[in-house]
Amino acid sequence: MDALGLLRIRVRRGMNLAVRDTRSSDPYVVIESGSQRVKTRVVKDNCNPVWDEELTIYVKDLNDPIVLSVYDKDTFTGDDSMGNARIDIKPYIECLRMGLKDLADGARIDRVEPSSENCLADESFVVWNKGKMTQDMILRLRNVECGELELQIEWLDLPGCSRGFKI
Ligand SMILES: [Ca+2]
Repeated sequence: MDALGLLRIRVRRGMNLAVRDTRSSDPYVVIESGSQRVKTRVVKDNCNPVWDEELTIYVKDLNDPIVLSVYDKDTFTGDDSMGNARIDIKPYIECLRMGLKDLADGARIDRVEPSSENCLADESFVVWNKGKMTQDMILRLRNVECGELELQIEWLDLPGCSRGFKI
């Protein structure tokens, strides 16, 4: 395994997701990067679902796109798309590269503005908390009429490996 590390993605909740059944949807989230595919459970009949699930992917190349898609689970037909978004980890990785240590809890390391490079619906902060650096994001889903998704990313070093991208 020649991965650089792991990315933990806490998929917190969806907001105002698209209706794909009569009045609501049964949404779940799929995250794909390279050949990896991980997903959350289905929350039934709710366009404002709370998943609070942690999904983890290997990062082998910092340029590999990380794509998140939301689907409506259907029993008898194929699941319907409820939009997708890209997770841009570059600003977060830049912060990791600074090699910061021992900051105060809640210290803001960087602010990322919505742009054409990311799918942010609002400004997003890279924050230090209890010895860890995380970034909270609200993503606006594309290719769909409405819907936003709240998540948090956190880098995890692989046991026994130095952080390869620092060199
Ligand atoms: Ca359904």
